[in-house]
Amino acid sequence: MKTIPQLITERILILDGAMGTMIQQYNLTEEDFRGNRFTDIPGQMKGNNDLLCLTRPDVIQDIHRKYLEAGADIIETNTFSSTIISMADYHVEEYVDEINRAAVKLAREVADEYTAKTPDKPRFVAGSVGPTNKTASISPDVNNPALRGVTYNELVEAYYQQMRVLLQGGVDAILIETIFDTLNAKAAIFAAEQAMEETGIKVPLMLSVTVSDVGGRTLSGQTLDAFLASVQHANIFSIGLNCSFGARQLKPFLEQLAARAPYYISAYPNAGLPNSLGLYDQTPQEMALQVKEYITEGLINIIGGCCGTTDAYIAEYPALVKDAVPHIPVGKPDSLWLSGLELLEVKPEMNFVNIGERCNVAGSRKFLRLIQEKKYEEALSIARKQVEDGALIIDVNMDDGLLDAKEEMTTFLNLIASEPDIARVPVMIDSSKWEVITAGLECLQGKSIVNSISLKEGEEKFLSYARAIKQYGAAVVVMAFDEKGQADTFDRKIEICGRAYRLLVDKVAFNPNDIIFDPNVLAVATGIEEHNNYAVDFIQTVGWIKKNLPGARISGGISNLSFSFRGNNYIREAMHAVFLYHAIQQGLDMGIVNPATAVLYTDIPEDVLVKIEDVVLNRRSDAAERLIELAESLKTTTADTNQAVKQDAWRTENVEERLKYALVKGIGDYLENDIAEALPLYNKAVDIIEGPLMAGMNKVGELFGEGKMFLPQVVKTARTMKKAVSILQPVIESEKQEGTISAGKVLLATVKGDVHDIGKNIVSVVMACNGYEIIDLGVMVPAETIVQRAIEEKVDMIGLSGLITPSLEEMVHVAVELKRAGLSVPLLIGGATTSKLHTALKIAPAYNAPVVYLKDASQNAVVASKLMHADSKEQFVRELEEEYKNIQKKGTPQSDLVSLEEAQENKLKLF
Ligand code: THG
Repeated sequence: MKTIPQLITERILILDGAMGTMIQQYNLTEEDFRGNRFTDIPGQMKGNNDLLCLTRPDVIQDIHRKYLEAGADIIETNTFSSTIISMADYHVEEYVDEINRAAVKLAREVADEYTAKTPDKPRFVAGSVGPTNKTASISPDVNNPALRGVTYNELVEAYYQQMRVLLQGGVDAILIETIFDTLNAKAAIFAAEQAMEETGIKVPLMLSVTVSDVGGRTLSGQTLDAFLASVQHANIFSIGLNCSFGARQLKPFLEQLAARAPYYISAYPNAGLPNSLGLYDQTPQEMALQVKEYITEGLINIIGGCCGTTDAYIAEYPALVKDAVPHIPVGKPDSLWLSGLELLEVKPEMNFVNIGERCNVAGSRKFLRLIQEKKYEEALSIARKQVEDGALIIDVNMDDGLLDAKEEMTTFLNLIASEPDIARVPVMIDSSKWEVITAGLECLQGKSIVNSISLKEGEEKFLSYARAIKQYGAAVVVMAFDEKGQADTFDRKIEICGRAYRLLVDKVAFNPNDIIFDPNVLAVATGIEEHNNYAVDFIQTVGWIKKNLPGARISGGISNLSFSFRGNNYIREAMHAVFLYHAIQQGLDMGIVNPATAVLYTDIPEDVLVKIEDVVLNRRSDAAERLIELAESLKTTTADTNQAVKQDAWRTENVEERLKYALVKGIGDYLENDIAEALPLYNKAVDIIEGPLMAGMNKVGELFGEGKMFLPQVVKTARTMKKAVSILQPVIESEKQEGTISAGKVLLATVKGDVHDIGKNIVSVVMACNGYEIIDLGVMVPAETIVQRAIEEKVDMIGLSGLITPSLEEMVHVAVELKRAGLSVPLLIGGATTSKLHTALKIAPAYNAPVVYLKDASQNAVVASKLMHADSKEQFVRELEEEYKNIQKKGTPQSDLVSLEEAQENKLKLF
C-alpha cells in the first residue's frame, strides 16, 4: 500500500475539516464532556474537546467517519490541546497520555476500516499538535517585557510527551499546526525529532502556520520568509497555512510560501471570515470556488478546512482535485538564511554583512556598566542604534566574571524580542560558555548564529556542540582554534578550518551554508615582530576558504586588529576600513564591527593610507613605528570622528506631534521631558491623554488595520502609553478637587481562556483617570471569581474583555453566573471579537441588568458616568433596550460577513 510520501507526488491529498465545528453540532452538555470519570474535577469541562476521546469516543469516531466518507485522505487526531500545558487549564493534565493514546486509536480504527474498503485509496492519520495556550516569545505582562509564561524547555517536554504517545499509537504523520509563535514551533520540532529518534518511529513532519495580520506575519511578528529560515534545519515534509482567514484572504500568503518553501504545500483555511457573532457562514460551494484557484494555479499538495468547516465542505474537494496537478516544490536555497522578525539572506554574491559589536560587555565599557546597573532600557538603545546605523545582525555577549552571563543573556534577548525595531535582525549569540549559548538559543524565535565553537577541546566536544546547534536550528561560527591552540599563521588557519569543515559536513551533515569560519583577526602593529603578518595571513586564509570550502562563509572580529591604537579612534577606524577593503576582495562575507564607523577607505588621505597599508599588508619592517608616529601627531589635531550626535528630525516638531510620534513608534525615552513641556499648554493633565496620546493610539489602530504595523509593535506602543500615563498620574491626582469621592467602583477582567489584556489595561487607565476606582482581576479569570469579587467589593460595574472567539461564549457564561448569583450591576463588554450584535443577541438576554458593548477604550468613561447617575441611567437604559430589541427582531443575519478591514479593526478595538 502506498504511503503519504508516495502519494503526494501523484495527486493532491485531502485533509479533513475542523473538529470543533463538528463537535458543536452534537450539542453536547457539560455532563457529556465529563462522563462518569471526570465528575469531580473543578471548573467547566465543556469546551475541552480532546477529553471527548475518553468520554464520548462514539462522537469522535462518528466525526472521523463523516470526514472519510466525504473523501478525506488524511484525518487528524482529536489532540490539538493534548499537552500538559493546555490541559492544565482544565485540571486534567494527568490524563494527557491516555487522551493521546485513545485519540490515535479512534482515528486509526476508522481510517483502517476505510482503507480496507478501498485499498487503492488508503486513509491516513495525522497526529494533531497545537501551539498550546502559551507563547514563548511574548510576555504575558505588559509591564515586564522580559517575562515569559512558558519556556522553550517546558514546551519541549510537554510536546515530547504528547508526540511519543502519538507515534507509538501509530500515526502516519505529525502535524504541528496553528503555529503562531515560531519559538513554540521550534520547541515542537525539537521534541518531534527527539521522539522519533527515541521511539525509532519516523513519520513525515508537517507544519502549518497561522498568519495573524493583514501584513502576513505570525502573532509573534515574523514574516513567512523569516519563519522558513527559523525551521529550515528540520526535516520537513510539508508546510502550509491554516486558520486566521478564509481561502480568499489566505491566497496571497500561500503564494508567498509556495514560492520560497522547498517542501510540499498544505492549506486548510477557515470557512470565510467570522461574522460579528464569531460564526463562519461561507457555504461549502463558495469556499470550494476559492479553493479551486489554489488548485488550478498549482499552489498546493494538501487541502483541508479549519474553523467553520464540516464534512459538507470537504465533500466538495474530491471533484476539485480529480486530475489536478500537484504543486512542485521549489529547490533548496543555496545561501545562508538567517532571521529575526525578517529574513536575512546572505547570498554568495552579497557584498558584506556587518554585525554590530556594541552589545558586548567585554567590548564596550558603557554596555558593561548598563548591564551591571540593570539599566536595560538604555542597553537596548545601544542595540537599536546599531540597527539604525545599518547593522544587519547584532552580536550579544554577556561573558563577564562578575555577571550571571546566562541570566543576563536570557533577560536581554527576551527584552530584544519585545523591541520590533531591534528584533527585526538576527542575533549572534557570543559566548565561550556552552550553557549561555543554549540559554540564548532557547529565547530566540529567529534563526540565529552561535558564536562560537572550535576544536580546542577536541573533536568529540566539537561534534557534540555542532549536533546540538544543528538541532536548535542555528548557524555557527567556527573559530580557528584546535587542541594546540589558536591558529596564527596561514598554514595553521587553513589546516584547522579544513579539518573542521570536513567534520561538520561529513560527520554532522551540517548545511555548509550555515558554517561561518573565523580565522582570527589578531592585533597588528603591536611592536612584536611575530604579529606583523597577522592581517596578511587572515586575508590569505579568506581567499583559501572561498576556493576550497564550498558554501562556507567567513567572518571576523574586525576591531581586534587595531587594539594597539586604543584611544585613537580615527586611526583605528581607518585601519578597519583598509583591512576590510582587502579582506572583502578576497571574499570576506561578514564582520563584527562598530556600525557607526564613519571612515571610508576612499576618504583616507593618501599619506595616511600608505602608512596603514604598510602595516596591514606587512609591506615594510618599520611600518608599525611609522604608523604609531603618525597616530601620535593625529591625536592632537583630529577630533574623534563619531562623537557628533545626530538630532532626530522628529525631535524638532511641536510637543503634541512629538508625543504622538513617541506613542506610534513606542519610544519612551523622551516622555518625561515632553510631558513636562506639554502640561502648561493644557487645562488638565488628563487632556494630554485624551488629546495627543489618544491621537497616537488611533494612528496605531489605523496602521495596524492597514497591515503596516504588527502585533509586537502594537504591544510596544501600549507600553509607551502606560509609561506616559504613569508620568501623568501624580499630576492628575493632585489636580483632583480636595475631598472628591470615587466616581464609582469598577471590576475589570479578561475572561477565562483568554490572555489578552492590553485593551483592558488601557480601559483601566482611562477610567482611573476619570476618578473610578478599579479592581483589575487580570487575565484568564473564571466566572466564579468574577462573581465572588463583584459581591465582596460591592462594585458598581463589571467590565469584561476578550480577544479570541471562544471568549464570546465565556462572556455569556459569566452573564449567566452573575444572574444566578442575583447580581444586577451593569456589564460592560469590550475587546476584539466582541460586537454589538453578539452583545445584544447573546449576552444581554442572559442577564437581568444593562449589558453595554463598547467599541473602544475612549467610550468607557462616558458610558460609565451615564450608568452611575440615576436620571441619565434611566434614559440610557431605555435607549439601549430599544436598540437591542430592534437588533433581536432582525435576528441573526445570515450574511453579516465582516470585511477583512473590519475584522482587523475589530482586533484593534481593544487598544
Ligand atoms: N571573533 C568572533 N567573535 C568575537 C571576536 C572575534 N567577539 C568579540 C570580539 N572578537 C568582537 N567584538 C569587539 C567589540 C568591541 C571591541 C573589539 C571587538 C573594541 N572595543 C573597545 C576597546 O576595547 O577598545 C571598547 C571601547 C569602549 O569601551 O566603548 O575594540 O574576533 N567570532
